[in-house]
Amino acid sequence: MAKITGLCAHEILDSRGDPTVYCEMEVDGTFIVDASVPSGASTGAREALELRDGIQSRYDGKGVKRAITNINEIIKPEIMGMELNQRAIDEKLLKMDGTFNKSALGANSILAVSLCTMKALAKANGKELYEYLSNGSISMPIAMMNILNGGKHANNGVAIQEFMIVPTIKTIHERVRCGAEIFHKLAELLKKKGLTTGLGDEGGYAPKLVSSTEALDLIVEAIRKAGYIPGKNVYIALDIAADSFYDKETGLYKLDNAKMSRDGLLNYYKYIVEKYPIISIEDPFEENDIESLTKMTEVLGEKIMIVGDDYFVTDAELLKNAINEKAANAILLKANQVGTVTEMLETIRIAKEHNYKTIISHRSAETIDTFIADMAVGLNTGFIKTGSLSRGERIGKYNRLMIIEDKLLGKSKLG
Ligand code: 2PG
Ligand code: MG
Repeated sequence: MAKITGLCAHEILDSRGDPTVYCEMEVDGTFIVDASVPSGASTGAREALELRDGIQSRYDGKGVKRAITNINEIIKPEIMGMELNQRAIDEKLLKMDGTFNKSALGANSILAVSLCTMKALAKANGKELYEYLSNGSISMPIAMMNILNGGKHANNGVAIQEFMIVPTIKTIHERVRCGAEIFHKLAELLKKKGLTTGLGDEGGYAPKLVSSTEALDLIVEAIRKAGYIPGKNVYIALDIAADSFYDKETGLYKLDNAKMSRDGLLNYYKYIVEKYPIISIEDPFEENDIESLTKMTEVLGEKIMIVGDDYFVTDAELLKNAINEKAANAILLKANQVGTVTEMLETIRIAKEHNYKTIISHRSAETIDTFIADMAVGLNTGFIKTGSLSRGERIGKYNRLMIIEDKLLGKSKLG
């Protein structure tokens, strides 16, 4: 059985230029794996805690030296010499932390070690990560590609956070090509209208627009201009991230210069689902309003995916609660929301058991680590959400998916 013989964490930068945790793990003195931790901006209140130093004079308080020290000085002595076993190591980390939200060691330090363990296990078994994660079935995911950014991921006055295209054509190679072609057509359209093609956090354009329907119209036009058919081979998915434009005082949502009640907002969703080829809507209401989520699932759940992100924060108990309430029919899965691979796998298991669609997701601040691509394939999640067709940290995931597809098709002969 392979054993951990080394561990060392470092502070690196993520794609927003903020510090994050990078970790290397050595196994049997023979090989080293590494992992880095992503970070969110529109975080759910119930997410596991991301430990930051809070020293204002350093990276505006966002340093992660404490998380690094927790790995190098607290976790390392405890797990050195341990046999590689995901559950045992994750349980050890959870026990060492001992809090409900991982605030003692920090979910960022815990996840770095948990991800290294997962990668080390794959390597120790002589497998690619996606192969190691698979329990027999494997599938290339449908990608939700975020080509227009708003909300907390941009500074353009667009309330909805993510406008994604979802090509459903045959292979991942074709889907990526389709996404890239539409992305470039969208740039042409924006330029023609005198709008900026500057990028938001997830690599989508971030033009100043008057309304969300203007964004939807532009995207439909870009799909057509690129030679694809909206509603036939390319669909649209939205992450509303409604929390970011919800006013707690009044209980109203401020969307496109209108103030809407939750019922008003539901009517708005009915309208856009009718008018545009939308197949998925994520976080349609503020994160505590499970009642509206249930109502929306009742009304639109047969037609589209209703995805919980901030509602569920990848947590098995919150998901079980939503299952009881018949709220949503799909779940977004982000490793750093929950903190360990074992917990994430359990959430995926429960979701599948209850026929919730599963979407592996990046964070708005990413690194060049591509583990989510392998997870989407190996865990057979069906969907992946990993940003735009630009910026290295997003493209890396698409490139990894294309390489995996080649390997699966036997197109990767080295000798
Ligand atoms: C989301 C994510 C990823 P963030 O809300 O789904 O797109 O954003 O990482 O900022 O929470
Ligand atoms: Mg979201």
